[in-house]
Amino acid sequence: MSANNRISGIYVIVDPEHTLGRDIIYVVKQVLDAGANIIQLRDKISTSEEISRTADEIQKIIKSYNKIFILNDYVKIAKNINADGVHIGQKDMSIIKAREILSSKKIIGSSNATFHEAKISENNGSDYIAVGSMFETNTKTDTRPAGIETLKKVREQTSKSIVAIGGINLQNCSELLDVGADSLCIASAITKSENIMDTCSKFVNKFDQMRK
Ligand code: TZP
Ligand code: MG
Repeated sequence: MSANNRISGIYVIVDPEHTLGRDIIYVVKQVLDAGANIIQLRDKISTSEEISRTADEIQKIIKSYNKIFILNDYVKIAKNINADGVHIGQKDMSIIKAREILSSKKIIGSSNATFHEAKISENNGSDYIAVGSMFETNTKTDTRPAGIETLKKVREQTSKSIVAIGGINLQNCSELLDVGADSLCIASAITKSENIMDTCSKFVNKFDQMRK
């Protein structure tokens, strides 16, 4: 992963099932205009052809903002459309296999619910360690609780970027930054809010204030 791709700041998951019917590209532009640093496309309902088209469109937009685009699950599509990286879960393709497909310049991030999982992900070459679910979430059905203690323990052990994920909102996000999360990964609190740009701006401001 190149240095200017370091994972930090507000990381938004855009998922067609969680936009209140609003177009994915509209949501992407709103959060980029609000100052989000990373966008992940997470799509569990479209065909791989549709995902490929949407991902390609997002990657082109992201490039013009000089931000980072991560595709969830689909490592080969990520390679084909030259995405900045991929996000893989514990039950997806292994980090090692994903790295065989993607060049060392591309970002591979992983989901982790325990300290043990985070350690293995780091050893396998994950560029960032997502820890969650931090709080209750309705966005993903099969999450396991990780909690603040896990986040703290992972922070003590790794110099990799840590992404806190799951159930994050404007009220609970500060404590995650307090214990050393580098990035806050948020879906519904932003993409299901009435005014996406305004809500995302509030997260960006909060992050910037706490990191000054
Ligand atoms: N992985 C762990 S929790 C989660 C994912 C994809 C959902 C995050 O969405 P929200 O709406 O911010 O809880
Ligand atoms: Mg996955």
